[in-house]
Amino acid sequence: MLLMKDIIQDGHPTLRKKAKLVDLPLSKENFETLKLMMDYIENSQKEEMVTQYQLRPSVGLAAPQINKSLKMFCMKTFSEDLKTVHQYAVVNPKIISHSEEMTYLPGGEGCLSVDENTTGLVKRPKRIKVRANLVDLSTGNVKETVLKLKGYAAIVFQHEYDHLLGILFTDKISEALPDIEPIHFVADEETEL
Ligand code: UDB
Ligand code: ZN
Repeated sequence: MLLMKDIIQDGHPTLRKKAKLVDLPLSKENFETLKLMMDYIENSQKEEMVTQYQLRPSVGLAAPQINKSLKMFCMKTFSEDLKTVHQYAVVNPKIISHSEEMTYLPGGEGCLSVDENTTGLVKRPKRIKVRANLVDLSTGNVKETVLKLKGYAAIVFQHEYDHLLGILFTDKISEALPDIEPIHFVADEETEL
């Protein structure tokens, strides 16, 4: 399994490289890597595993972060209303269009590859349209798909996509975003968290 020690940190040259296209059909090795990445995310969302292995609770992980300069990543998150799971193993993605309207995470972004005390506000398109090969990690089937994502799922996708371009969120931090509506989690209202 992957642990925090397997995730490279800002300053490592691989994080600044443009990742290479992944060959299709998917090699056994790349398929195994995707499964390890998704396992890391799922483990990091289980309290016992977080305590036992000192994981940072995570919603996405891109191959360059484990020192593999390949255009692939995994993500697993909920929509803001908690109604939809967005779980994808993504290969060779391309953002084909995006909204003019921008948004941001009100608590700021962080990154598994950046010191955990570093966060910052990052402005991103609110909606994106993506073409990608999605991998079914239980069967190995790969399907070219057009995905439309909005809000939080779109932010996570764009953060991981940036890793494939050698971009870190710290490159995009804004001091203040007074004219932009942040992402709004339903749980915020109900629990005043
Ligand atoms: C994360 N986690 O995984 F809303 F249960 C961040 C870290 C850097 C803090 C670990 C995160 O946002 N967790 C989270 C958020 C919730 C609910 C919950 C857990 N990433 C992924 C990353 O670094 N990928 O490269 C950073 C996110 C910031 C914006 C999108 C991805
Ligand atoms: Zn990151």
